[in-house]
Amino acid sequence: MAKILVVDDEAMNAALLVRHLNRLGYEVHEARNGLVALEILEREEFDLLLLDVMMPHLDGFEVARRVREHPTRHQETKIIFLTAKSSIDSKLEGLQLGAIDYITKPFDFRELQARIKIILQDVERRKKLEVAAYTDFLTGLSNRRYVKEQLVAALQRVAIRPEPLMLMLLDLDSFKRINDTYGHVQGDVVLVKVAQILRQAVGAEDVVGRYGGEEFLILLVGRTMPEVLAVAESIRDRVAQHPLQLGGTLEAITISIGVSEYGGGALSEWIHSADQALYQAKKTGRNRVVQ
Ligand code: GH3
Ligand code: MG
Ligand code: MG
Ligand code: MG
Repeated sequence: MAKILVVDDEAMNAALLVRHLNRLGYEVHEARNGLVALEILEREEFDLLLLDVMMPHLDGFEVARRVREHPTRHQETKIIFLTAKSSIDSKLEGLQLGAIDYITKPFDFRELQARIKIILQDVERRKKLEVAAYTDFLTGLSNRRYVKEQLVAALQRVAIRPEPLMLMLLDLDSFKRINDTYGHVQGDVVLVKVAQILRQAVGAEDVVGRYGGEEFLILLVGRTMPEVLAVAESIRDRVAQHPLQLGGTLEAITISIGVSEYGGGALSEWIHSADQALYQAKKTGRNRVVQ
C-alpha cells in the first residue's frame, strides 16, 4: 500500500485530503507544518508528499529543499505541491525543486486523484524493478550486485561506528559431479534447497546472497567469531544431514565454508581472506568450516 504524507497548515484542507485519500485505500499521514513534516520524515519513508507552500515558519519549498538535500533518504519520494500560489515563478520554483507536479488551489479532487494514481503506479513499477535488480532469479536470494553494495555500505558504517563484521563464503562440494550425474536441472534444484537452508540459518537482518554459480556469501554484523563459527558449523551440518532425492537416488550434498572477520583495509582483501579460508577447507577434505 502506498504511503502519502499530507502537509498543510489549514485544518480543513488537511482533513478533507486525508479523508479522500484514505477512502482510496492509501496509507495517509498528516503534518500541520513544515517542521513536523521534517520530523516525521526523519523517522519514516513515504512514496508521495502532498505539500502546501504557504505555511508559517517553514514553507513548502523549504521542506522540499531539505528533503532533496537529505544525504541518504527520500531521494525517490515524489512531491506534489498543492498551493494557492499560482504565479509562473512559483510553479517554476516548485518544479525546479524536483516536484513531479504543481497543482493550484482550488482544485478538483478527481484531477488530483488521477494524477496521484499515475505517479504511484510508476513508483510501484520502479520498486518491482529494483527488487528484481537485486534478486537472484533461481534461488530468490540477494544477488551479487546487492551483496557487493551491502559489503561496501558495511565498511562505510564501521569506519564511523566500529563493530565486528563477519564474512562467510560457502561453496558446494564436487558440484560438477552432481551436474554431470543428474543434469543441470537437478543441479538447480540442489542450489534452491541449499539457498533455503542458508536463509533459515541466519536472521532476517543478515545478508545472504548467491555470489557465483554454486558459491554463496553471508554477511553478519555485530557477532563474535565463536558465534559465527557456530552458525557456519550448523549450516554445514544441516546441508550434510539433508540428502536430496535426485533422479531416484538419495544423494548426500556437502558444503565447504570459509570465514573471515573484517580487519580494516580494502574490501577485496577481506573477500580474499575468506576465499583463502574456503580454499583451505577444500584442500583439507571439504565438508568443513575454516576460519
Ligand atoms: P569443489 O568441491 O572444488 O568446489 O568442486 P566443484 O565441482 O563444486 O567446483 P567447480 O568450480 O569445478 O564446479 C562448479 C560447478 O558448478 C560447475 C558448473 O557447471 C556448476 N554451476 C555453476 N552455476 C550453476 C547453476 O546455476 N546451475 C547448475 N546446475 N550448475 C551450476
Ligand atoms: Mg497554507
Ligand atoms: Mg565454486
Ligand atoms: Mg564447488
